[in-house]
Amino acid sequence: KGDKGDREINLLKRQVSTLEGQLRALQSSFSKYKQVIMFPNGRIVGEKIFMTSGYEGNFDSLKQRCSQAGGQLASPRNAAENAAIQQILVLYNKSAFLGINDIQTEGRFKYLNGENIVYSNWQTGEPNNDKGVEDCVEVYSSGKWNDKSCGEKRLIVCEF
Ligand code: GMH
Ligand code: CA
Repeated sequence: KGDKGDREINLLKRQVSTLEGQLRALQSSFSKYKQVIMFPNGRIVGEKIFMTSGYEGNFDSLKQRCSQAGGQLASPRNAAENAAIQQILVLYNKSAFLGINDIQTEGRFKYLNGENIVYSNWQTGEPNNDKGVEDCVEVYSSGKWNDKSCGEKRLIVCEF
């Protein structure tokens, strides 16, 4: 009893206990910082964060700004992600451009990485490629989607 091995184990136990306390404090602090930074323009869905800065611009401008910030234009892959984007749009009462388009092949909507979309929430009657010039996708504050000319100006919503 009280030999070298026991003393080392007791030391390690105290160190683990100290670290557990520090981890709990860090988790609590991080949780609060998340709340603050998400208010009111951000939404967390699983691992994804959606955020607007309030900026409005055409598709290329929004795409560039999200990329510059280290993210990309919001690209909802399921109803929960679409609902999170919608919540942001309701705050602003505006529509946003998504990171989705059919620029390459008319009628085949893809994400910015070229992958075919796995989820959509088109308004009834859309996409209609009105006047033959609608290759981008806006999402209304209703959450429904409409294909729209990429040159129009819409609210920025990025995902990180
Ligand atoms: C046409 C009509 C409208 C529709 C718009 C929209 C434009 O004007 O079909 O009902 O809302 O196109 O698709 O993007
Ligand atoms: Ca349309």
